[in-house]
Amino acid sequence: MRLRFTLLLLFTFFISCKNTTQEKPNTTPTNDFTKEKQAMADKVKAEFLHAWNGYKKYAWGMDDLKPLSKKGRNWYAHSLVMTPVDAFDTMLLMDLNDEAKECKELILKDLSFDHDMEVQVFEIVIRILGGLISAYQMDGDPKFLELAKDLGDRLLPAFDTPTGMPYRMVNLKTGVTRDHNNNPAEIGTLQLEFAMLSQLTGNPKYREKADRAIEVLYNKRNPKTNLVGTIIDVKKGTWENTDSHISGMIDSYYEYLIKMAILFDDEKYREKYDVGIAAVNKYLLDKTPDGWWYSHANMDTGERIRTQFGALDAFMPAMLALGGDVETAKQIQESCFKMWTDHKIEPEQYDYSKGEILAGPYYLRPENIESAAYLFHHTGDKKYFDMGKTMFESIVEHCKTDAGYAEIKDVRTMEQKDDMQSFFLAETLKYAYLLFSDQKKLDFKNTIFNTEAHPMQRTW
Ligand code: DMJ
Repeated sequence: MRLRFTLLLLFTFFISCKNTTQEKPNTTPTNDFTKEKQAMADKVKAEFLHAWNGYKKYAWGMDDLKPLSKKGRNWYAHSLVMTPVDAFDTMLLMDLNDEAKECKELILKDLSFDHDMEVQVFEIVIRILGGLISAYQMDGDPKFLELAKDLGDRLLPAFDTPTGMPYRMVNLKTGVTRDHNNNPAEIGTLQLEFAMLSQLTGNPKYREKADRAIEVLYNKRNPKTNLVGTIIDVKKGTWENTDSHISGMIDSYYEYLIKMAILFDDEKYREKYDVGIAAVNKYLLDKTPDGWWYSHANMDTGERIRTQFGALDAFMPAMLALGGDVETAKQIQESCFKMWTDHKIEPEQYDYSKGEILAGPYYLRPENIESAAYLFHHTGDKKYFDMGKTMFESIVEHCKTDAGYAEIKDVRTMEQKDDMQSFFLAETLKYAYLLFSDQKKLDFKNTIFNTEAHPMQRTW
């Protein structure tokens, strides 16, 4: 088995090299391109500083900035200092050392989990636990790991269900849990962070809970189609919504299968990813004259029920490239980019068969730029750099405010919305920077980004 996995990795690597070689005409770096890259990397850094300075001026110590009303917002009764925790490793990557210093001081002074408040397990894991683990690995201060361990311990009660799949909500002080209707993304996007916590603390309990949860979920797939649905009852283990897709509520379940396989060299995760993605490609992939897309289908029959794609679905090319299928990734990225440029900025939901917007907001999401960055990395084709540049420039044009960056209420009107989620600094600007810059701080061969773009480094 291990030999088969190693051969597969070698084959994947060979295919990536082959693709890179085939695209040589576009890959030769020129002085002009070197200058263009530097200029773009500098621009991203300047825009990151603009957003951070807005947070600093108007929302210091709170979770997020409200960029139009120029205030701060907390998710819960007490701040979890979400924007600084999410932004810290981006600052380190960008060599923003003064900002990183003040950010670290704020986190270590203000961040506490000893609050009688209920939090959403998934969001707190990907943003805060992931952010603290990467902060510890990149900065080295053991206080980050102490905070991560404290948080991990407070989240563990969520896994106390009859099936081992976690509840959606847990109280950080009392351990009281709530909401047994969970989904594959929120059950299957904890494994990297909990496995890293076990790796770094030497205590296997975190990884054991997370491994079990995803194993149980995987075994609940339909045995005929191998697809999973949208909502599962974690007490009974029954599907409550059988809509199968690769969008929000399922997306990062597949992402963590392949990322766990690579980071921990784990063939069981690889097998699960291969089975899952084969089903996704069999039933959901829709090759139309207007491009390749992923649709929605019934998990039990495989029958297509909607030709719906969206901003979250744009993570697929990045994941497919990482998993070794660069050819499908390229086709889907063409569609993602079309979805973006047809509307100046991508809408949240889109019916690709009718060419109709189903939901118009743009939430400053990273996935489309993230996929351009992965494809540029895997193919060296400048076309992906140019896609990223177009997307980044349209964000600056439409979303910039004098206090930071704002979401868009509807890409048909481009009216701004008073929110700047922390993932704009953690992900959108980080992936743009990784796409344009020649950063040397991370060794990509031993780094896997969690779904919030926090680098998890294999140091063992
Ligand atoms: C982020 O919190 C993560 O990337 C998550 O997986 C999906 N949603 C947002 C970004 O769009």
